[in-house]
Amino acid sequence: MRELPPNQAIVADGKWPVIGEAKPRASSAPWTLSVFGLVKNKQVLTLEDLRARPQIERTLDIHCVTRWSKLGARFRGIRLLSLLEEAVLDPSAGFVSFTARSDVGHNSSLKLSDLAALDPMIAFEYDGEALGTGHGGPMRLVVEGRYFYKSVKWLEQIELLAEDRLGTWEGGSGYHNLGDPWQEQRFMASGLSRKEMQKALSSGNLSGLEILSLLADHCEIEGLNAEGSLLRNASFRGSQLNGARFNECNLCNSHFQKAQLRGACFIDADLEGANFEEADLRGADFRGARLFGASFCSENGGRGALLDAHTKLELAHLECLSDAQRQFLKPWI
Ligand SMILES: Nc1nc2c(c(=O)[nH]1)N[C@H]1C(S)=C(S)[C@@H](COP(=O)(O)O)O[C@H]1N2
Ligand SMILES: [Mo]
Repeated sequence: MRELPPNQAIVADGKWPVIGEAKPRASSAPWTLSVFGLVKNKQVLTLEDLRARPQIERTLDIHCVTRWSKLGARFRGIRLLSLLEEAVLDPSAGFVSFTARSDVGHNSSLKLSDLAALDPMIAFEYDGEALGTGHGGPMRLVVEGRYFYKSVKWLEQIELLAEDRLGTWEGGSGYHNLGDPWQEQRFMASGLSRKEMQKALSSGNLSGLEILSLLADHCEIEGLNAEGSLLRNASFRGSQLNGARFNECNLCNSHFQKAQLRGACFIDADLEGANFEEADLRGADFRGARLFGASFCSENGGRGALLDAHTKLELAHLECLSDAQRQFLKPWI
């Protein structure tokens, strides 16, 4: 048995969800990869050129920050380090930033001093076939030993920098800039003080607000409205939230262990990696919610949430949950 980093669960057999952007920027230009910035030899490499280089194959484990893992993914491609050697780095380079050919120019970065240990690859194939477009084909970065958000899909630019440039997820969503799954480096610290959080909570209206890592354990919040809010990594452990409205709320990696959520609404909410162990979910509504990596019981099947015939879950929800979660939820769907 391979070891799993803390608080990760294995997705159902053969499943591999498409997370984040689903497709590259529309363009008829040929695929190229540029290496530039603090290098002696700037490069613009074509896909053919890259594919003609010595290929390596690696079987590795994917760990998404939203708590699902996929073990034994077989990738084929080239070593990033070999490209950087060719480019000859300037001694002032300290960071490498990766940008996608995507509508938002999605990007992420790594520290150069971490590269030798991480030895990232640029993958063209998965499981013996061309990498699918949704998963970053024709070429994506694959960084083993970091949460998967560091593995930029549709890689187009590699820029060497003296100072770090915070990536799209890291800067925009508070994902940790190191992202080592073994250290559980999921999120940066919240920018809000406890007092400011308390103030927002006591109004009972969080609708439309963006608060990273909200601390709301053991609170009693009557008629909470958090519709359309961004509340990644919120903590509502043991709180009274009966009838709360979380429709279209982003609650990635939120903690609802032992919370009272009778009749709460999570319609179209993003609940990737959310934890509902031992929560009271009688009459709660999960229609249209995203539940990759979410948990309703502990992975050994114990410490389960309380559901009833009025809890609204959908068959599609079972698809990308771990086996233990599926077994637990099945009777209620
Ligand atoms: N261009 C691009 N790359 C990206 C993302 C994205 O939104 N755009 N999402 C990241 C995140 S958070 C994850 S978990 C993985 C998801 O890869 P997958 O869709 O192949 O599972 O891609 C990473 N790379
Ligand atoms: Mo992710």
